[in-house]
Formats: sequence, C-alpha cells, structure tokens
Amino acid sequence: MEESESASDKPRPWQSYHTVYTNAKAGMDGVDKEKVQRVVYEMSKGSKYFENEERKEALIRQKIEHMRARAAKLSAADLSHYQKVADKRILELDSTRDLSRIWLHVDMDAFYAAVETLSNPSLKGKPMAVGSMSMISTANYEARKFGVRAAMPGFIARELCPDLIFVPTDFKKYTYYSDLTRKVFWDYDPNFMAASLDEAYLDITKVCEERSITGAEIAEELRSRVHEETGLTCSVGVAPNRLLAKVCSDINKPNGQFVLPNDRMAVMTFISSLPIRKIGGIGKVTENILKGVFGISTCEEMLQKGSFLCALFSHSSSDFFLSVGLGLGGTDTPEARFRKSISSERTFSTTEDAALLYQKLADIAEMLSADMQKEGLSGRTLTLKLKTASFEVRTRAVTLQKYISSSDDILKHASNLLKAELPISLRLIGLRVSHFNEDKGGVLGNPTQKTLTTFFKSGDASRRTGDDQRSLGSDLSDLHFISEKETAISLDNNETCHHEFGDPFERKHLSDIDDKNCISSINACEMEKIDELSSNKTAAMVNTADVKERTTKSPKRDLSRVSEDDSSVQREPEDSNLDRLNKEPSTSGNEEFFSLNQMEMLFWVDDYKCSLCGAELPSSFVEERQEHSDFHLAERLQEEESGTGLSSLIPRLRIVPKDCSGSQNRRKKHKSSPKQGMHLPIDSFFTKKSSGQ
Ligand code: TTP
Ligand code: MG
Repeated sequence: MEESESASDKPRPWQSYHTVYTNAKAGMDGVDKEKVQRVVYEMSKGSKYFENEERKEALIRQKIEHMRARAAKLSAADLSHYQKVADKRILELDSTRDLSRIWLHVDMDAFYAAVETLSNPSLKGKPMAVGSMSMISTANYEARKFGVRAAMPGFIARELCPDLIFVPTDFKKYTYYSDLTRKVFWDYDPNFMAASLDEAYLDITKVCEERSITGAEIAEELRSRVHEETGLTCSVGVAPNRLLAKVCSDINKPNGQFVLPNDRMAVMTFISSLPIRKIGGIGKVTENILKGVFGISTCEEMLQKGSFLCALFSHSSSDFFLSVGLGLGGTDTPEARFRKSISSERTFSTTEDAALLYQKLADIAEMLSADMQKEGLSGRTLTLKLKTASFEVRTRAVTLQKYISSSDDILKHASNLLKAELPISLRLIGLRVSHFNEDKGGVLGNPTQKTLTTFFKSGDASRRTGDDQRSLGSDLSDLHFISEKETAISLDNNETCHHEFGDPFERKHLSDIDDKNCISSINACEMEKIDELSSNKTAAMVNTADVKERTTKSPKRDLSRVSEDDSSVQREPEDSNLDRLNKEPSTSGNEEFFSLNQMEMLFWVDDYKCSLCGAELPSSFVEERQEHSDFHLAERLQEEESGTGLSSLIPRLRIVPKDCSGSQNRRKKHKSSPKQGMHLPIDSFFTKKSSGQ
C-alpha cells in the first residue's frame, strides 16, 4: 500500500509534455498513452527540441494565465452584455445553417503504408512505418497499437516498437494511387476538392438526387469502387457540411463509414459531446487555451461559454467557436464566376443503342447550354466524357476556333466526338465546356493570381481567402478533368485544393489561432493584436512566395501556377511563426531567434519536400509541418551552440541510413549521449547525423 502510494506520488513530468505525435490518431485507442508520453519525453529530454517545446508550452501557460486574469476582471454587467451578444450571434449563425447539401469526406487508410504493403505483401500484418529514422510519414495500424504514428521521429518509434519495419517513402507511387482514387471521386463529383493525396471532399447532393440513393449508399459504393480500382481501403464520412464530414470519416476508421443525417437535431446531438480537438482548425494550442481558461472540452461547451468567448476573442474567432458549437461548416460549391469550366453529365442504364446515345447527348447539351446561358458563359474547348459498361472512363476533347454556348453548337461538336467512339456500350455521358471567353464570361484571366494579390493586400484576409479558395476549387477541378493523363499537373493542382475546405471562420481561425503556430495562436487570442499579426503574416507569405518563385523554373511549373501561388499561403504557418520568432520580444529575455533570412531556407520543394532534409510532408499536414520546422529550429540551435553555426543553413539532403535495422543508429545513440544513460537526446541524433555527412 505504502509502495503504491509512493509510486503514484512520484513526479511524472512526461504527463505535461505533449507533442503532435503524442496526440492519438485513428487506431490508437487502446494505446498506453502514458507509456508513449514517457518514452517520447525521455528520449527528447535535454535536447534543444525539447527546450523549444517547453518554451512553447510556457508561452501557452502564460497566455492562459493572462486570459484567465482578463476573464476574472469581467464584471457581472459585462458578462450580461456579452451573453446578449453571444445569444444574438448564435441565433444569427444558426439561421445560416444549410442542410440542403450532402458532403462526403473520404480519407484513405494508412495511405502510404497501405500502398507499400500492396507492392510488398510480406509486410502485411507486421508493424511497419513509412519514413526514416528522423521522421515517419505514417505507420500501419499494427504499429499504431504501440503508439507509433505519423510525424514521430523514427528512432522514437523504434523505441516504442522494436520490431518496427521501416520502408522509405516513394512519393511517385503514392501519387499514382492517389490519381486512381481521384478518378473514382470524379465520377461522384467532378468538382471534388482534394485535400491532400489521400483525402477529398465531394458534394454528393446531385448524385444522390439523380440516382435516388442515400448518402450511405453512395459511401458504400464509393468505398468499394476505390478498393476495386486500387486494392486499398478508405474511410468515409457523410454529413451536411465539410467540417462535420471530416470528423465523421475518422469515426469508423479503417475501412468504415459514418453518416450524420441532414437534420438539425442529429447534428446538435452529435456535436454535443464531441471533443473540440476533433474539429479541423482546433489544434493543441487552441485546445489548451479553451480548456485552461474556460474549461471547454466539448463543442457544446462553446455555446455555454459563449459570453466569455465573445468578450475575449475577436469577432471572427468567436464566430468560429460558436459555429463549431452549432455544428456549422462549409457547404458552398465553387462559385461560377471563378469557374474555368462548366459541365453536365448523366448516368443511365447501360445501352449501345446509338440513337438513344445521341438522344442522351442532345439532352445533356441542352442542359449544359441552359446553365451556360444562365451564367453568361461561352467557351472554346468541349470535352466529352464517356463511361463504358465496364466502367472505363474515356475523355475526348476538341478546341474550336470560336466560342460556343448554344445547344446546337454544343451538340454538333459533341456528336462528332461521340461518332468516333461508336459502336460503344455506355452508362454515362458527360459534357464540359472550358476555355471561356473572358470578355463575356466574367471569368478572370488568371483568377487565382488576382485574388491572391488581393489577399496579400487585404486587411480582411478571412473573407478574401474564402473567395480565393473557391477560385482554387474550381480551377483545380478543371485541371484535374483535363489532365486525366497528365498526372503531374493534376496532382499539383489537386494537392493545393485543401485551402478550399472550411468556411471563412475556419480559415481565419486557422491563420490566427491554431496551434500549428504557437506564437501566432497566442497572440491571436488578444484581439488587439490580430491586425498586426495579419500584416506580419502577409509579409512572410509574400517573402516565401518570392523564394519559391526563384526556385521553380521548369516549364511544367507554369502550368501549376495555381499551386505555386497557393503553396505560399500554405507555408504561412512556418514562415509567419519564424518571422514572429524574430520579432517577438523574448519571454526570458535572452533567447536566441533565427532571422527570417535563415529560416527562409526551409521551404517545401514541389510543395511536399523539406528543402533542408528532404523529408516528405504534404502541405495539408499543417501541424506536422510546424513540428518539422521546430525540429530544424532545434537542430540549428544545437549546431550553433556546438559551433557548426551557419554551415547547417546550406540546404542538403539528410542521408538516411539504407539499412534501417537500427543497429548503427543505436550505436550512435549510446556514443552520443554518454551522460544520458538510456536516453537519446534528440539533438545527439541530429548532431550525429550531421557529422556523418
Ligand atoms: P493521414 O490520412 O493523416 O494518415 P494515413 O492515411 O496514413 O492514416 P489514416 O488516415 O488511416 O489515419 O495521412 C495521409 C498520408 O499523408 C499518410 O499516409 C502519409 C502522409 N503524411 C505525412 O507524410 N506526414 C504526416 O505527418 C502525416 C500525418 C501524413
Ligand atoms: Mg488517411
């Protein structure tokens, strides 16, 4: 009894040490969380990385105290006033609820790991991770049982799971499989929004209506089609908006689905007990602050604490929190004015009757023409999409001398395209017109560029971003359509599309508060600082865009201009954080900060590879990217301290041991950390690696 008491009295410092990789992912429910935290803590302890994490934690604690003090100062009259403000805002927000759309979020299961297992079936059933000793991209579900997960340094993962097999990343392979999945997504929503290589948002409202079929049935069908096409499994969430659909896709992972009906009560019940961290846009810092200051753990509590939220946060942040409490999220589809194409398609019972096929074509041409005329569009490229009885998808396109919009013109050229394919047995015909007449159609020459410029200049970044995002959504889907055979282009563009998702609150919230950027999130909580932060951020973004511009010269990149510009926005967290690190007064007074110039060296080559070490980290993994830049920050500090200084600023590819058996690394570990005994300080690992090059 005495013994157990003293054991439980022992300090457990690891309990308050959280990094992105101590946060559970799907498949980690039964994991001994405390053990993982302890291992991570002990292996990081004493390193600069660790110190940096602790510094961030200290800033959060400071922020929490500061906000608590501000909350305590609110008088009864203040609170009653803000309660009225909150009640009014809740009603207003609730009145914007749109239950008319059905959104589907699809996310591949253990994507990179599953692809690797497909090409090497001997990996099946064994714990494995894709990545290297310094960084893991993902782990399969067997490895997750040990607490191993994406973004975790590989040497920590091996400590948690000594039998872990490491497989190096092969991005081309993942791109190939991603493209196969996208062909399936396209069939359900040609304007689908790819959020990363392995995830996408689809508006399935139309397909459900046309086929008189439920969202659940579409989800089943889509999952089995993805499996047929790729041999991989995915999980799906169906909900009235994108924010909820994403939460839902994670519920029955792997190889499962969860449907939230388009019903207000169902949404409110669902959201009532949902932990806030499950919401995209609420990361570690926001979670800590909301919990620490207001005791908010579930989405419903956002509404209960509405008066405090309205009193202490900016409008956009409090709007975001309240809409989370109401289960609201983005439901809109790309706006026509930014469209680069317009399409119409029809699915029918398989037929090879040519007369019937021409009749279908005429109907579709009629519908398309009507839509185009409604929006005042005319275009020069006509694309015919056919899906054969055996589900093969073919596209045929023609670019004309003149712009067309009438059903007669559309039908004439579409018939020529179809004629060349006959005889054929089809189950779907689609027509798409692109290459719009800019004078007539109100479509900007380069909408993305213009809107991004506006974004940079704008003080009202959140609203503008919403517009940008929409423009990206439609541009990208268009390119995706055109480029069924041009994987690289389609990938680049779809890859960036994740900006689209989320409502304006979410975006604004992400840029202000999320823990992908500890420093900005802390400042963001102070309403008075928000504007200043936006302008810092803007400067950092422009700066990075320049860097990127200078480093991407290949002709192909021009085609993916959309993604380049956009990626500057994606890098915003790292850069703005680093920029701010430079400008923020240090809390301890004697901390070292890197100059922006130095940290500009860290950017994402082709939008997924770290310029400093070559680690592959897709842009949608905002938090993980933040962790990764912190990783380099700590590395720099370590090198500066040990005298290697600026040499580390030269971009290089980290040499990852081919043999991942770990013996070599273990030797290094012991050698490099004699005082630590069992522990491997992260920096020793870095130092060893650097010196080994
Ligand atoms: P996720 O969808 O987050 O993870 P996953 O598909 O491996 O597993 P699951 O969805 O079943 O939970 O990420 C998709 C891919 O993106 C992942 O396979 C590898 C890559 N990735 C990274 O490269 N680094 C990261 O930090 C993360 C989280 C993912
Ligand atoms: Mg996934």
